[in-house]
Amino acid sequence: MDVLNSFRLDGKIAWVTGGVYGIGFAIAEALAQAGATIVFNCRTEVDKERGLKSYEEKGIKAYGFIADVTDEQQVAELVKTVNEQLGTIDILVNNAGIIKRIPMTEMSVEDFRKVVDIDLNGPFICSKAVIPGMIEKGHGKIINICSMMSELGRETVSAYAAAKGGLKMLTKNICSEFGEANIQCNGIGPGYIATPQTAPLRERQADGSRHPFDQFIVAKTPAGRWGTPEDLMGPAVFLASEASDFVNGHILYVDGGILAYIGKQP
Ligand code: NAP
Ligand code: GCO
Repeated sequence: MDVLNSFRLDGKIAWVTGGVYGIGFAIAEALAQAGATIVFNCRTEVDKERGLKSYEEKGIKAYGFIADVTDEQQVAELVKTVNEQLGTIDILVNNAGIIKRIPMTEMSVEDFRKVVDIDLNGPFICSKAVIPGMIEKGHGKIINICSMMSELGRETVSAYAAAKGGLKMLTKNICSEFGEANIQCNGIGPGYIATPQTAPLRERQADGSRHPFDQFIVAKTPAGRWGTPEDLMGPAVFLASEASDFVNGHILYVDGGILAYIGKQP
């Protein structure tokens, strides 16, 4: 076996949901570097143009679609159009997601439902849409972007933790139901990554000091730093490629060691 070649994605079509910026964009860039054709979706024309420009600046010819991952019709239309114009989707990265940081007793049911709808129902809808094509083609890769909150809770993120915990189990269930069809479904569990989603946790205080949560996370991380979207590029190529064909139902935590560490003594 040519082990290095097994990481190549030439001829593969990879759909990264919400891949306009942040973690999704970095993962899509990595898959493109490995040879994949990139498809991404977003919710507005402005974001689509922003995404196409960002990919072009990286020398990547990407294909953008307007589709909300919670909208079955829009997702079905995206998959149909990709099938017709490019071919069957080989790799799905369920990246699109939101978080709402609200104490549970103050969180509305609507807010709870919205987080679960995007972070858990969305991956179900998108996976359900691509699996038939993967079965017909004889292979497929689904990568669900989980979280530390797939394993741990913390104040104010009840909806997000419930959704990401569910996404961990959806990952294991897709593995169980479709492993026989040569579909591998794994998760990536990023630690605390510096993206727009976590920007509020890193904002400088009025006195110029670091945000208390920023200090907390750095003390909790053996690597002693926040992760970057680039830290996820290699793991994503691995789980998207033939190099991981016998890895299934696994959540690969890319967290700088947070889950292994009790934390530095204050
Ligand atoms: P981000 O910067 O907020 O980007 C999220 C992306 O998802 C945005 O492009 C967003 O588009 C898109 N999106 C949201 N709802 C959508 C929907 N209904 N349909 C289509 N696209 C939608 O977040 P990130 O930090 O890159 O995180 C990406 C993923 O990693 C998320 O699932 C997040 O939960 C997970 N994660 C993040 C961290 C971290 O520390 N950053 C750690 C672990 C896991 P809009 O611009 O329209 O909102
Ligand atoms: C939070 C953060 C985390 C990260 C990530 C950690 O408020 O605790 O946003 O949830 O986004 O999910 O893995």
